[in-house]
Amino acid sequence: GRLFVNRVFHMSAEKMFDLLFTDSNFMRRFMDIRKIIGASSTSWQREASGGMKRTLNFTITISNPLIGKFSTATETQTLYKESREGQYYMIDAEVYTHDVPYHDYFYTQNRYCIIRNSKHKCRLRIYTDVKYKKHPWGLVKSFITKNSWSGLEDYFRHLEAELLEEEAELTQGSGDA
Ligand code: YK8
Repeated sequence: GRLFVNRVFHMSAEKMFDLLFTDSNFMRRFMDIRKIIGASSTSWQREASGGMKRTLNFTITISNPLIGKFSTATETQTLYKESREGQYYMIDAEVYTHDVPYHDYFYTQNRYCIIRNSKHKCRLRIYTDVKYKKHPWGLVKSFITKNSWSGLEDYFRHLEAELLEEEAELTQGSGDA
């Protein structure tokens, strides 16, 4: 896998969780810019295992002539029971893209860790892996891997940049920067 984001932000861990994992204005705006459309989400639901789960459905815009223009996707997020509100959150997100070529061969697993540093600081780590459900032919595998990494890198770079913008707005307002 790869570590795409590993950075301390000037906001509480709780704020970071709210931005990324609730129906926040931030996430709605970010999806708009990324041309991720028609997003719907279930609420967080308690699991028998003690963790929480929610499922998102949306359509991503790809516009790559080799791959297509759009694909529907399903993202299942699990908030681990070891998470502690305001202190430490670990979320695994499995993302299935249903309409790209070879979609039945692979999915993406994104792991988000939000760790409290102090009252107004937290560290965000985002770790990503491309997982295979079937063994593709070598050339197909390298095609999937290459396209997935470049798409993921672009997405998480952009997410990090938008979080830095949000951070700037938050610290400007509070005066405790
Ligand atoms: C989520 C991983 C692969 C996929 C894409 C497909 C390549 C197909 C390879 C063929 C387009 C928001 C990605 C990047 C689309 C976007 C997905 C996002 C960023 C040629 C064989 C969508 C996180 C996420 C996870 C997986 C990403 C896809 O919150 O290359």
